[in-house]
Amino acid sequence: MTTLRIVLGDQLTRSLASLRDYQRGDTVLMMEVVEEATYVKHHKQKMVLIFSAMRHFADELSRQGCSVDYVRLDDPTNTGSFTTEVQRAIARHMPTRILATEPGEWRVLEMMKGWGAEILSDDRFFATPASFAAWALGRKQLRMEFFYRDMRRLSGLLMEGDDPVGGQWNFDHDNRKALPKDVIPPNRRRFEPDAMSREVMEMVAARFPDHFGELEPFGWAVTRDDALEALDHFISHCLPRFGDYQDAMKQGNTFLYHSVISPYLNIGLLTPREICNRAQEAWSRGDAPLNAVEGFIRQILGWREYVRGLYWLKMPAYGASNFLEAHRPLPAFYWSGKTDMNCMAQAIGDTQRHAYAHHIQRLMVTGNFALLAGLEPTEVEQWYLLVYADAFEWVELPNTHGMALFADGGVMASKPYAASGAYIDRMSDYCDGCRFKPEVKLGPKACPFNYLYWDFLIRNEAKLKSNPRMAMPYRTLAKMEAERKADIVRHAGKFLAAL
Ligand code: FAD
Ligand code: DLZ
Ligand code: SF4
Repeated sequence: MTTLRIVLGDQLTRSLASLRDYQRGDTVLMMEVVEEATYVKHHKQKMVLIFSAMRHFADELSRQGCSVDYVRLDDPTNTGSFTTEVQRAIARHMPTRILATEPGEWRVLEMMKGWGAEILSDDRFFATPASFAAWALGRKQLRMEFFYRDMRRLSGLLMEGDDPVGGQWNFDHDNRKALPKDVIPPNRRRFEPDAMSREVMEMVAARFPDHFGELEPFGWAVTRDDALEALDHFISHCLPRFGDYQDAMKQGNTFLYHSVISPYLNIGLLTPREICNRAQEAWSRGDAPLNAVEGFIRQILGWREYVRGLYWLKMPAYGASNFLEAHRPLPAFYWSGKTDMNCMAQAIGDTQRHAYAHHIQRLMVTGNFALLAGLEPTEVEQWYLLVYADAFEWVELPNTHGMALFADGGVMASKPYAASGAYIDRMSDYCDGCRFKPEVKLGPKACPFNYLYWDFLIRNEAKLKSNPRMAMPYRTLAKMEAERKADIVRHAGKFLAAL
């Protein structure tokens, strides 16, 4: 009996369900296919990361004695899609059994159902789609905080018996500091591309020159050993201050105290359990404070698992809603980074250079602008899916559609994350270098986020006013004079028409 064991580009984990009980005579199938490379025009660094990590992973498996059938993108017989490559592999190997692990995207699951494979549960996560559905059943509202508390209890992370360590589930109130001028974050841990990565870089440069972003400098880890080193670097040098400066933004410093491990987690080089354990151990040793460690573990054990559960619960219908009826096309500066709004230019520039921006840049700068300006959700979602090295639909879609754009009408977030220029000014130094001024509300010097914020509330009043968490801004709006409101709408209309 020979088994064909399929491993996709985001399943590079030795203990993967479809790999772990490999036996002599089995074949591991890995495929570089143009359909996956082009279903959106992925950032060039994302493509190098995935192809190079796939090739390194295949080499590692071969060294461990596994027989790997690796189809390269430049193989002249490559037919370009997962389904046709699986069919060719079946003809080559005549397996008696095909094993696959459930993929990260609904689109790929639909394909996979036609492969004749046994589809195994992806148990690299803390929760399964079924356990999330059971948690969600009968709840009027799905809120991350309650899901997270259950995950703490189930995982035992940061627990003292039935209680959270430190007597609190959440230390977020300690975690909203701007970065003081004299606090200098450590450099990101970079990895020089080896010969294999260089070869992939040449292929990507030649075959996908019109894809988004800059190819060099490429500094991502492409092996588990290097990803572990990046994790070590974070735990030792960044975790202690992660909580304090989690929401801060600084011009010229893309990474601050963030872990920059999401691409490694999402393609399987690291697993969520080992990362959370490492963070908990740092707290136990007294090397990192609880507000930092709890804040970090919540991102992985809470948010990451919650968005995955929500994705599988709501797909395929999830992306189809457009609660705020937003239809404005994505402005060209999302691609070029050329805009006078310095916060947008910085967040998009970081994204072009590194295939990375941290959460607050994604949510409160580019996401906030898309929300306020009423940009078409499908266009914004496609942008987020292709520009970041960590972007896979299961995690990108709920974050963009639900959290940033409120296009699901409040399934994911209890209120829209809408903010004026004051928020960006408080959390960053971007406004210092901007031709607009955050304290100016109207006129040529006014920060566009200011009038766009109030215009957003006016435009969506019928849909948002009854939301209890929006009561305060709507009370302020109610007190505003009609003439001022008309001025705001005029300013916003002129700005949006010129986009
Ligand atoms: P850190 O700040 O160091 O956090 C640690 C880890 O927590 C991350 O590596 C990540 O695995 C997890 N995490 C944190 N926040 C979230 C979240 N909201 N959802 C899921 N996991 C989270 N994350 C992706 O992995 N892929 C995406 O395609 C993606 N798209 C996003 C789109 C938008 C509009 C927004 C607002 C957020 C998106 N996120 C996405 C979540 C988050 O921004 C990134 O996970 C984070 O910025 C990655 O950087 P880091 O590893 O330095 O994270
Ligand atoms: C993102 C991506 C790219 C660019 N290329 C490949 C590929 O050639 N082969 C592969 O197995 N996976 C690739 N991926 C990741 C897949 O798109 C990913 O497996 C799906 O998004 C399912 O999560
Ligand atoms: Fe952004 Fe407004 Fe600040 Fe300029 S003034 S950086 S547009 S928030």
